[in-house]
Amino acid sequence: MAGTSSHEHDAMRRALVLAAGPDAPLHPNPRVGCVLLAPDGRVVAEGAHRGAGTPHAEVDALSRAGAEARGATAVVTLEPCNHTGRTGPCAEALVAAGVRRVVLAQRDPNPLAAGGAATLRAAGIEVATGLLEAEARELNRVWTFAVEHGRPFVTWKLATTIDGRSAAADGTSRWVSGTASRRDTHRLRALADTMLVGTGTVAVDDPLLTVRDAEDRPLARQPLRVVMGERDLDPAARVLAPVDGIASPSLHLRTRDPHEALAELAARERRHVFLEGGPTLAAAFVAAGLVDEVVAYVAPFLLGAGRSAVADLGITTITDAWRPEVLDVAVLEPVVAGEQPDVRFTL
Ligand code: AOF
Ligand code: ZN
Repeated sequence: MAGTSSHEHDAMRRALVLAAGPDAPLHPNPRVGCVLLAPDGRVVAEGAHRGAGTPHAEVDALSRAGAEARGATAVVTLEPCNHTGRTGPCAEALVAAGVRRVVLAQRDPNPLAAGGAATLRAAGIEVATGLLEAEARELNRVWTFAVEHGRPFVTWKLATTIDGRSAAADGTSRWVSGTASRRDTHRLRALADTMLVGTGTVAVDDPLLTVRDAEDRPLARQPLRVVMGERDLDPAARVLAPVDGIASPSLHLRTRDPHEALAELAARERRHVFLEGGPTLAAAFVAAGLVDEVVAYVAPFLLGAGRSAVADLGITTITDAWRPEVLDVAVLEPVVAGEQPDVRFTL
């Protein structure tokens, strides 16, 4: 990028690594990293954001730099915020610390927080934007989507036989997919902040909807478990119970309208919904154009009858099929001897 030095480029790479550190937030805040450089290009201090209510990356770096921040260049993965939210405005903190120049990757899409670049320029600070912007957006792919669209990103997960059945004719659905797929599902659940199913699924499957054995990341907080639909819930439903003695919040949204449900969840700062069925709810989301990603596990056996993973979408001819772009296809090798592999499509 024109107008930035190789020191700044290296610092931005480092800031992206800091942003994705082990205690980086998943939700509701973005992952942000910051590196402060002395005029000669030496690193003065590093900082990272560690979740809502904790210092933003710039403030974290400034507090480590002390007086050395004066005259420094702040290299930061997201435009410094301009608002007093759970913490104070970073743009003003940078001005007060005497920073001379700010290099940022991604403009802040959050209307409440945006405007930091203008505040910095008005205070006489040089601002360069867009350095490694694609990488920064990718780092906060789901957060950026949710903030830009004013609603959570929706991942629909389904597990079917090769003839598209998610349960047998008698309703049995344990287990369509193998242990590798189930482990993979828990890994993906752990990345979301909200689980979503319909009242029908609770009545039929009585799912727990918690994250178990997610190896990659210790779960500080279970996702919010949401049941959607007008039907009453059985008070004994497992989705309502605490998990391992830990209160795990759940919520019943008495609507069948996906737009309404997502608006409710957006108001609660939910960024990533993991939709796990059933077929009626999945069809409603697909038909409303509100599925942003599909994770489909296909198990190598047939039933020939039974519940379909998705209800009627009103498609009657092949040219009208919904064909999301295939992003990835993986064979999930069995973790248990004797099991067969599943195939995972990410669309
Ligand atoms: C930054 N640096 O490290 C982060 C920023 O109300 P708060 O304090 O939780 O602020 C959240 C918003 O601030 C978030 O949505 C985003 O727009 C911005 N986050 N900004 O300059 C940071 N985490
Ligand atoms: Zn900030």
